[in-house]
Amino acid sequence: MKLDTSIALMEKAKKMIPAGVNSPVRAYLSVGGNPPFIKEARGATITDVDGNTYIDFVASWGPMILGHAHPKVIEALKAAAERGTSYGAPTPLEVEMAEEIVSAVPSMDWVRMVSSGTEATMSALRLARGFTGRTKIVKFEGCYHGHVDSLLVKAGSGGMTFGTPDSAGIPEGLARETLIATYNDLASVEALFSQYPGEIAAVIVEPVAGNMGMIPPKEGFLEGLREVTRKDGALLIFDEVITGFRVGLSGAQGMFGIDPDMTCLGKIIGGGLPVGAFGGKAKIMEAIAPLGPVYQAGTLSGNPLAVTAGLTTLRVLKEEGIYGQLDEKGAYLAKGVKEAFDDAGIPVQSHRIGSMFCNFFTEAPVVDYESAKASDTKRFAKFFAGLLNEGVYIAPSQFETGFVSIAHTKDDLDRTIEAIGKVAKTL
Ligand code: HOZ
Repeated sequence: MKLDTSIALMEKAKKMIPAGVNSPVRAYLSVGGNPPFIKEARGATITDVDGNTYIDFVASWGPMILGHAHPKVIEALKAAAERGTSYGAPTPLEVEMAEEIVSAVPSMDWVRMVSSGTEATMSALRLARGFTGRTKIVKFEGCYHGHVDSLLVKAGSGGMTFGTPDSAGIPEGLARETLIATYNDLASVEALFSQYPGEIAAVIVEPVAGNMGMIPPKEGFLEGLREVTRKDGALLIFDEVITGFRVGLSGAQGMFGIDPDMTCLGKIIGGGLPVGAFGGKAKIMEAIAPLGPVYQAGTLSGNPLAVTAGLTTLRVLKEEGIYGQLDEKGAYLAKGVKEAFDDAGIPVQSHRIGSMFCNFFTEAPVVDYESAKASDTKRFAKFFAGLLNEGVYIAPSQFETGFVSIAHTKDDLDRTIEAIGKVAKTL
């Protein structure tokens, strides 16, 4: 595969942009090689500047659930752009978006739009602290909630990929307020509540962990979090930036039947444009400015283009049978991939929930950060490079999630399974 133009662009980019990229995992440092620079994307495929086309399972890290450049989204965006790109004032579109969100996610009485998932979790934490008058928060090792200071402690995603789960530049005093529990281990959470009764403002969790690879919650884990937080008067925040509108219209909380106090959204609700949102019970959201004392604001919050792309995406997702199709495609791929690994004699832990999937290169079950870290990342790097060469684009890290979109055809999935079978035999 020829990557000459991408290589030249990387050389140039590195002189001006740290590691040549605007988000760390994109630099391919943990898998080696030069990232293809993408010039366009359509449906289930992306094409780089050297003309290589790949079947895409990164989906811009989650948002592109309809596939790239979905005709309805593009048409709506073109029309919206004609009406101006930002007003910094309330718009009817924001009201429609709020209606879509609160009607789909029953735990969210109220919602506020922001411009990224990071902003959503950052604002939700501030609100949780302001509302409860407490300062400590509990997060899980290997969960990633954007690059918020308090949350970049034992973080997944790029932190885990590069072995730097605790970022430099975070004041010790702040990091001390972040308590770490083990994902899927309720006892570790109960121990923190016993140690700090009445001091914890919130527990924040990815209900399906998606930034240490993809790890489903064990039965009873999320229910247990609900119970323990309620008992202590702490808030339960679901970070559904990845799972929101991905595993179903009401997200992971709908799938597992949990009623969190607050929810953070992003990715899909922006339809590929920069968006986030946080919301929850009205009595909590009333504490946000200008109604209450917790300040939060944004010039581009509720941006008409981003809301248009998101709204159009949500309306397509509401069409009959979409999530059933996504689930079928996810199941078809997961089955074929597992068989391909088995045929090649490569032990993997294959995880799937709906259209989210992940294959860990390890023989032992993966349920948390430590077990995920036991994966053979060298083997993953070889696998990744082999797949790219076969025209299949997955995230350049063992510790991310794969996404199937509605645009993936049976032929795309078969070609992917065949490519994986071929590459697996070389590992
Ligand atoms: N942290 C993102 C995935 N969990 C990566 C974002 C990106 O590189 O675009």
